[in-house]
Amino acid sequence: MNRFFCSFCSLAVAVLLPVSATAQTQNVAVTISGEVSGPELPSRFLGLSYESSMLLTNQDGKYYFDPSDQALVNIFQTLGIESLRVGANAVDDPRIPIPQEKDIDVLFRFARTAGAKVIYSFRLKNGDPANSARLAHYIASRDADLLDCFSIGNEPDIYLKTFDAYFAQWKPHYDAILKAVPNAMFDGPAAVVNDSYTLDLAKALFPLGHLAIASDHYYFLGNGREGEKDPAATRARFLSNRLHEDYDKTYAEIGAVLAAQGVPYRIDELNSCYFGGAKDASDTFASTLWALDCIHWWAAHHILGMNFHTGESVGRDGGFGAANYAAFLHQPDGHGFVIRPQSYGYLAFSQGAHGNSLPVTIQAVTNFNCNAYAWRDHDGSAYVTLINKSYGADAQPMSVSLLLQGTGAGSWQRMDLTQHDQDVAAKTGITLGGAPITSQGTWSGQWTKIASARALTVQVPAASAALLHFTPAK
Ligand code: BDP
Repeated sequence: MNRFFCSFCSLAVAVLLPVSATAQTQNVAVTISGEVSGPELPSRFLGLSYESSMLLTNQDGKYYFDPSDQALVNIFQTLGIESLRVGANAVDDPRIPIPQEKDIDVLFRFARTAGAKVIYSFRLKNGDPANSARLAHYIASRDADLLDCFSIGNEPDIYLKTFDAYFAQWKPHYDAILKAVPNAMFDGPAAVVNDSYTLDLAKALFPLGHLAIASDHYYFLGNGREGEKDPAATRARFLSNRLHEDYDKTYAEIGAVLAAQGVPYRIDELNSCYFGGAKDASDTFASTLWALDCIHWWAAHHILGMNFHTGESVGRDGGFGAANYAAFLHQPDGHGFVIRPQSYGYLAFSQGAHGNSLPVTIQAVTNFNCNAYAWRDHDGSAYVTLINKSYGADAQPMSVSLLLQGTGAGSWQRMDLTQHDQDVAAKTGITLGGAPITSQGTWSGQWTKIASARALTVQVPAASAALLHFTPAK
């Protein structure tokens, strides 16, 4: 079947395109509606998620969220990370101490320096409501301007098998925190297996006026240990448009239902594969292109944002350890960071998504894994991201006939997201706009002027993405 879809619906209609005269080049037609009918990109859309244990000092007595760590501050600002969620498995794990006032101070000082707001989680499983209420009051009285909201527990649907059992355990914590902080707002239930908890909590809580975010978690590519058994096959799944069927299904079940009810919804933790990701897939250039597509897809729907799980140590395999999906990790010598491939997906999204999502139709031949997303910024300029996910033996450059409707003359600039060998298994050698992200978290990529026209043809090499920026003539 040929594919014809619009980024706001999964309408499948057969459209036949002429086969390209140039061997191996795929002709793709992308038409962007000039009508701004899509959602506006919410502030703080892009976020990271960390284990609560990352708030504690490490074996050298050092804090990770050190406000004087300029490299980490730079990374947040360069990647466009404006939401910082702390919680995950560590928040409910009895082996992990509960962060106290001093740890909290350091976290919020970091958030202030980096320009991010915090979703702060308290312990639910065997947690002490009075202790959480005390710390909630501490946070609200010092750092209310940096606090997005509180959350209680992580993925409770794994061990509390009914919503009623969960709610009965959750409510005393909520009540105690609300008593200490009467205007407190909450994120919940941070469910992972049973998404009905998200709808049920919204139903119970939203009318009371204290639910800031209804949330759930996704690991769209499944179990990391399974994924590592055949990394090539796993990378192929990262780069398949079939994932859009999963996104469609989950959005229809949760996001769209909440949007219709006017309830704010956020995926407050996600990544590719759970159990810390799949080695040789979650840590490769395939994950860059996966993340870029995934973020654009969800941003074109009605959700508040997404927090990608990361950190030096994450919950995995029943304990804690290094994550294959980590976006960046401290260099072994402690100076600066090793920037992992997935960071480039976040950076490319932040560079190419501003204003309102524009409806896009893509015409391409069967099973060619390409994507296109478009945004209209408040200054009238437009941004387009074209992703060519073909690679290896099936690598095919694409030639995109691009039409931006409802616009007059103007000029285009371009910036490419590439890996220098066009190798989706690569872990290094990635640049955006000709520059890598440095170990100090800085990036000096550039837009390049390419044409002056409303419509143009754009060549996008295999295993790469092209970002375009259109500025209307004055
Ligand atoms: C999530 C947990 C997080 C883990 C992650 C994983 O909240 O703590 O690190 O799974 O398994 O469900 O990678």
